[in-house]
Amino acid sequence: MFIHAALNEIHLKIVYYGPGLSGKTANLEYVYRHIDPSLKGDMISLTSREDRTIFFDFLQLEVGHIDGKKPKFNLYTVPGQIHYDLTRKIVLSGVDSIIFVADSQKARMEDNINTLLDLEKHLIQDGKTLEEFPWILQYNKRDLPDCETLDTLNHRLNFYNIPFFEAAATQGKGVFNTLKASIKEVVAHAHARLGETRRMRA
Ligand SMILES: Nc1nc2c(ncn2[C@@H]2O[C@H](COP(=O)(O)OP(=O)(O)OP(=O)(O)O)[C@@H](O)[C@H]2O)c(=O)[nH]1
Ligand SMILES: [Mg+2]
Repeated sequence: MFIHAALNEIHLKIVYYGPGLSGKTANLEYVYRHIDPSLKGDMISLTSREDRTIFFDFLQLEVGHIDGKKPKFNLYTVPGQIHYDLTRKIVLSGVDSIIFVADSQKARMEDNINTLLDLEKHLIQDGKTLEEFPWILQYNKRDLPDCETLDTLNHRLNFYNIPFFEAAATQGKGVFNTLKASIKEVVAHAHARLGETRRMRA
């Protein structure tokens, strides 16, 4: 969270995290194409020739008010491919909330688990834990055959019983439900932290 007092803005960072090809960029592209133009900035994507994310995707949304300030939600995706470990660490810095985009296909379960461990490693290095940090789960690619059941996905990935959403991001299914839940969560945390700051000053 970053407060720009002169502009009366509050910046909140939401990061889409998950294994390569799970659909993080597809989520952001759908949001960019379908949200009211007055609420969004340009989408910036740094991709390889094969359309894989090599640094991040970025999209800024302006929705509602927090404490009389204009909130700017800065949405980022990380590159999921294993060798972009340092890039994921950089993109994660200053994150307020995470959307973990898991690939529902049975063959991708190990990749989901390994990426969740990778996320936990980065959080721990930054003095945070998966247990306490605000994050939600999206089970993407539900339109494909050979998906794990929700029970299995929850059993393997949702050990803290956090909110989870089914999605088919290329068709837009579940994309806005997931984003709204993350925004709600990040706003609740921002309110709590602004309240704490006021109490410390009093
Ligand atoms: N059938 C189906 N395909 C999807 C879905 N979401 C994404 N895809 C496809 O999966 C491929 C990878 O999607 P991306 O959004 O680029 O994946 P990513 O998670 O950003 O991948 P990295 O940038 O490499 O980490 C693309 O061909 C998408 O069209 C989905 O819900 N269903
Ligand atoms: Mg991507």
